[in-house]
Amino acid sequence: MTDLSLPKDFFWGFATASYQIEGAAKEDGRGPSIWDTFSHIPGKTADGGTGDVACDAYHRTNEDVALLKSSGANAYRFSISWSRVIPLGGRDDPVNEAGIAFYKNYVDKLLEAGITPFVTLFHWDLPQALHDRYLGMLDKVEFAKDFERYARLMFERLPKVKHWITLNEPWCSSVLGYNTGLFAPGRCSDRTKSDVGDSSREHLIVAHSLLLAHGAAVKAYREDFKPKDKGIIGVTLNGDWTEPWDPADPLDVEAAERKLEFAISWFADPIYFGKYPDSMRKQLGDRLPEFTPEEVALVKGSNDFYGMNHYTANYIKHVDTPAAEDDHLGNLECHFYNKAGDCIGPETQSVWLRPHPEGFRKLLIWLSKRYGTPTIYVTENGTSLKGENDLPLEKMVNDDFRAEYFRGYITAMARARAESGVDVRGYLAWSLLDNFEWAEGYETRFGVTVVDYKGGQKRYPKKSFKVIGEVFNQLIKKD
Ligand code: GCO
Repeated sequence: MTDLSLPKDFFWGFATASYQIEGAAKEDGRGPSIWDTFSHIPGKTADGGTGDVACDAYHRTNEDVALLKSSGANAYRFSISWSRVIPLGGRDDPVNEAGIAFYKNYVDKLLEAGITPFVTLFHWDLPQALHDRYLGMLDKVEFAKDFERYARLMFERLPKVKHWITLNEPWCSSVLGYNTGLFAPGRCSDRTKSDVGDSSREHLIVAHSLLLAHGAAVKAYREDFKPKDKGIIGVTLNGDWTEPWDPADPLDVEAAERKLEFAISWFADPIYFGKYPDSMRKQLGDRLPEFTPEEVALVKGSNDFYGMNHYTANYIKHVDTPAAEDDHLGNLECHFYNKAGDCIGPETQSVWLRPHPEGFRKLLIWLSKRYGTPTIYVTENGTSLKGENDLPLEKMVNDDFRAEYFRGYITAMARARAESGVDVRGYLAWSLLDNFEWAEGYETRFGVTVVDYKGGQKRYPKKSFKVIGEVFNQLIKKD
């Protein structure tokens, strides 16, 4: 049997994001983000939930760091709320020292507890003022400049952080924010009118801006901070694994590959190869922006590591009809069932998520092959659980389903490493806490810890909290 053990310096722990846990939306000078605005529009979130209070993490640093420490984790990923540190967001706008102090203290407390911080700069909560000023991510020049300034501020003020993540899942910011409109700022491509010409291009423009902003922040870090701080920086991309609907049909096989390209390579190809994938260019033509030579120079090679968010897998079927609204998928349909009626995995509370650990192993290998064995940190992986929110607390903590999910996925990762030489060096489970699950509000829980929102925000670790620790304790070499 293959030795699945992980090296002593392997990072493992949990991940969260500012708007999903912090609350204190109007405290200590924090400015509004596009998610504050969006979540307050009736009907945009399942239960009318907002991040106003969330898990009240802003007031619970000590408690949450103690919780992390008790898990045995040696790493924790969190994100900074841009509008908490620069309430209006822009490069000439004032800095909010109270916001900086909050994150500085967080980093110190983590380090004191022996936990390495992985810090995300942008987990979707764009300062509202930048959207109002120039449509935020739709203006590639202004956005990249403001993002760079914000990034520089954080590099300068948090020098103890050695693992920086520029963006979380730019696919979601682009497609869900500007194409389907399910996420903030809730713009959809109605193809009739737009402030930027053809509105059906908005998500493509936003993706381009995000890539440039990422490149600008990485350049700034490498030139002015990395030499003394000795940290690393990369982007976090999401991507599900794909299986062809009919493995004997070459069109479905090609479609499955195309789906990976439309989701992952849309961002990773520019970063590793300096261009968009051919499949996207072929389908989208000149709707897809072109990189200028200066932009290529900025973006190509701009990853010290690959941050991988991964949750599920889908069967993919080729369809012929070009559907404009579905351009972000590349003319294909996704299913959890194949044509024989087999399910890719059991149901969860999230319509888009069915566990399939084997897909994780295959995707790790796919990424490793395509991008030249990059160092990979798994920056998110986790699951919701069907009906969990309706359970009484004493049942909620017995999340065997989630515990098994983690066992399966972590083992799949260890196999990809041991058998296929994938250079994966860390794993951060989503999520430390039940939290604000974006458009799904609080009805969907992803935590390894129950947050009793109505019971004084008390935290109750679930079984999965313990199991993840046990799995890593078994896998990580002692000496
Ligand atoms: C993500 C999201 C998380 C979600 C998680 C579960 O990066 O996908 O960052 O915020 O809560 O994916 O849907």
